[in-house]
Amino acid sequence: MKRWWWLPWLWIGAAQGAVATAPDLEQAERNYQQHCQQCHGVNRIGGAGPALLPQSLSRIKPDEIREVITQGRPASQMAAFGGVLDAAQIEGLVQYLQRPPAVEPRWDEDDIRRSHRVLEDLASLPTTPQHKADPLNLFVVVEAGDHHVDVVDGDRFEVLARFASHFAVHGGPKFSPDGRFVYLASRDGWISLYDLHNLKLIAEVRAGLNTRNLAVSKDGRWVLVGNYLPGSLAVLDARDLSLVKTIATVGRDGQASRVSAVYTAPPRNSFIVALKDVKEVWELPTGPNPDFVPRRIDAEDYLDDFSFSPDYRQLLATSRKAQGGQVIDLDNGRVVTDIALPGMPHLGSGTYWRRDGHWVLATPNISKGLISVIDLDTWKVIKQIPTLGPGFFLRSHANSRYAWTDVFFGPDNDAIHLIDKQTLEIAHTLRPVPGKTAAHVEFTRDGRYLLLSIWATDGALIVYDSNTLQEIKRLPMNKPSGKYNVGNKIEFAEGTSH
Ligand code: DHE
Repeated sequence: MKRWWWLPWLWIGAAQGAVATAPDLEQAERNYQQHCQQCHGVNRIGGAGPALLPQSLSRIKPDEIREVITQGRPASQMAAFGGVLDAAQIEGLVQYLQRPPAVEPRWDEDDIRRSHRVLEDLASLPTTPQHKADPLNLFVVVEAGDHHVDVVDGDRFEVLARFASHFAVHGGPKFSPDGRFVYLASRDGWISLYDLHNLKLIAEVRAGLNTRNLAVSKDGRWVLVGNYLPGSLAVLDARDLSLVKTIATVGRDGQASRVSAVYTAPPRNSFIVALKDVKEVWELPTGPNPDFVPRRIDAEDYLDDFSFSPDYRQLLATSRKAQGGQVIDLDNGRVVTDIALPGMPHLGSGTYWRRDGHWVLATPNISKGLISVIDLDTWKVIKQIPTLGPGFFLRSHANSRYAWTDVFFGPDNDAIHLIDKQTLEIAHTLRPVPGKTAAHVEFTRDGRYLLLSIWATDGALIVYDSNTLQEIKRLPMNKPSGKYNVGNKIEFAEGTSH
């Protein structure tokens, strides 16, 4: 039986826009079943290997998919198929994997429970750090290039441990309130619990097929996971990642929604849930004996990207389709004001600090080369700082004079701007490794040093003195992406992300 996505007239063409023969996708499906299914699962939902669904592959270029099938993936179980399949068969697989499967993938509570693995008996492990480093000055570093995670001593800048993560860890790992445990979410739905005292993986569960991120409750008892596929929330017991319940994310009008992101709001003792396809924001109280029934707050638009005021009373949100953002009062659920913001502000990476007695929030922009600075008392944009190109991340520390931001996109992606937090001008532009993307910094707990990524397969973590701006050390790493300081994260320190 022919399916709609196999019709040749729907196939647009191959590289360089050339008119090409449509690949035989029925043959590609048979090749998938013969060569790929054993690891990547029936219906492509993943198994020992990651899910191969359009949602999970959307961020990977077709050329890379072709290369991985042909040459395999180093330091993984992915074998090379260049000697098994010919070029047309590989092209067929590349096209097939980017199309939705014929049967809508499902992942229900039974699937989640069946995926749950407890790897260590926590009760038998020591409760004090089994290493010499300061447990509150450790860094957790994600190496996106080969899907590994490093634990780095934040005083000696040495790697204490390195372990394999699931496919594409995304969003900031989150910590238990005492900093002993770290929770990681991968884009293909796996959640991992790692013990930083014993440097051991404790438990894993697959909470969805395509996951956005996770949050840990203020009391450290619950982990909330937000999913695109299926559109749902999963509440996990933070002690071992066992499933407590799932919540289908359906709006008041019955419309099912993907989850944009989940956050913990410590002063409110709640989780905040941003929904992508309905005009609602949810709050889930996490106090004693929570029932996880959402309080629905109506928004005036579909919201994509979020930040909070320092006291978590207001939510600042943008819609990628509209110009600008809106401020929502989380107590009364009302929209306080709209803020005109050009381009695509990346509020999720917004950072705030005190300037002349006022809180200001600065946000990078994914589509325009500028940083917008907003006064959090008046909600007015007080400065647009032009940069060398659109950027992703912004970070600072209470003891740092500068906020550090990248130029992630375009020819100047090797540049890092240091913005003076008082004058709101670019004070320095560094090019740590000319020609290689430099991005995402995190400070040590005392703010004296910071770690910066050279975002390349032959990349590195560079340690800078945050005052003298001198390079202190360089640790080679494979596409290090985010890095997170335990102390800064558990204290929700000024200058770090939510
Ligand atoms: Fe992220 C955090 C959304 C693309 C790396 N990213 C976040 C968060 C959200 C988000 C909502 C905050 C969650 C949290 O920390 O718990 N990211 C999005 C997108 O919507 C977007 C634009 C498209 C997408 O497909 O998801 C996107 N993000 C990317 C990337 O392309 C990056 C650069 C590489 C990657 O790993 O996918 C990327 N995002 C990150 C990182 C963080 C992050 C490293 C954590 C930042 C921090 O310092 O806390």
